[in-house]
Amino acid sequence: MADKVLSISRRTRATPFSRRVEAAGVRGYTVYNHMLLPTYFESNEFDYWHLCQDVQVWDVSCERQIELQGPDSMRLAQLMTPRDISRCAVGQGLYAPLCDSEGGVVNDPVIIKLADDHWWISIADSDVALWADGLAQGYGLDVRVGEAEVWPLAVQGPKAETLVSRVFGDEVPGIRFFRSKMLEFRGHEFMVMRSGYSKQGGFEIYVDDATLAEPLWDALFEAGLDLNVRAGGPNLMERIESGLLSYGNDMTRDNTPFECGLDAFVDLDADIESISLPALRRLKGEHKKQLVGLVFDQMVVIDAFEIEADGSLVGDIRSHAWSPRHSSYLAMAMMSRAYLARHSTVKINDKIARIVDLPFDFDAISED
Ligand code: THG
Repeated sequence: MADKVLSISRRTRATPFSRRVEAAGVRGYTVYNHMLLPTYFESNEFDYWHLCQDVQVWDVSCERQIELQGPDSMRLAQLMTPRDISRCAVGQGLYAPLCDSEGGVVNDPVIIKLADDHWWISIADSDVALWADGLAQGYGLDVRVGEAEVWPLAVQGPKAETLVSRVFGDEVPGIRFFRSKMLEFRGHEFMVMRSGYSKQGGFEIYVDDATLAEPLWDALFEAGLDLNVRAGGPNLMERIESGLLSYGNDMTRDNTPFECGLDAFVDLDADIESISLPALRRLKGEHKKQLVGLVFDQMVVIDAFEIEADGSLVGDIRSHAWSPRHSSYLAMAMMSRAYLARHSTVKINDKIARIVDLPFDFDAISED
């Protein structure tokens, strides 16, 4: 695949940071929400170690903000998710699956409350705006649905707090997980949230003024010179080690949140109006498949997604990567619960994998 290129056009939308991303030497892109998303700069593994040790700036503009505005905006957001959003504070984000009337996962965004009548749904890779607008029309809701002119910039890694504090000031360390503050840069107030698609710590800056995108990028790189700041992106190895799910890879609309292990984000007993809750109440405990972790003690070449055992299909591999920290090969697989009830290992390409719960618990794994 090394000789392939991604053909770029207006459909693969650029971002206000694209010139800086190119100048930083981006080597890999994927397309996410019809927009370019950098995947790596030096190499997957180089970027991995750098993310775990220093600090990176990520152009995650593709985390599009589906904007709901108007008196029925909260009602619409609640219709889409089985997670109870009634106690969400202004400026708070909630990781929440969006599910259809059969319980299928439509997306797994961060839902952000800006005001009682103003919400952002910070989406993963599927066309939520179309679905949201259809629901708004069908239910006759008084709400405007749009895609906001906002391009999130993530700062991730152990030195992220130091770097973001240098640019946005002393209030940064006081921001709690999935909470935000409005902080000033060049006379403009930006929402700065402690969040991001890695477990190395960090922040996301919701850039809602494109003219300040390059100045902000440059300020972060100037302030981070001695912190060894580099450009990066969501890192496959790190996010699999950390058990962060990727919509479209690890789960699709064919899966329920229970199959994906997202039970904690489904409030079955809440007194809320959510189109998926009736189906999810019926499906609880009834699911036939489960997303699990596979751990190989050695490198393995994954050249097919289907997992067969004794001549029958028992699951499929969703994502996989080498784990540099644990010197093992990791996969996330959707496997039949009938198989899981009887087996704790599975053979793929003649290599044995241990089957473990997600997120990976490496202390427990290494004790075995
Ligand atoms: N940030 C923002 N928007 C996003 C993402 C993000 N949209 C797309 C994608 N990422 C959505 N998917 C996720 C998946 C996991 C998390 C966030 C977004 C996440 N999970 C934590 C965990 O699993 O430990 C916390 C979950 C919790 O306890 O609330 O952070 O990254 N803006």
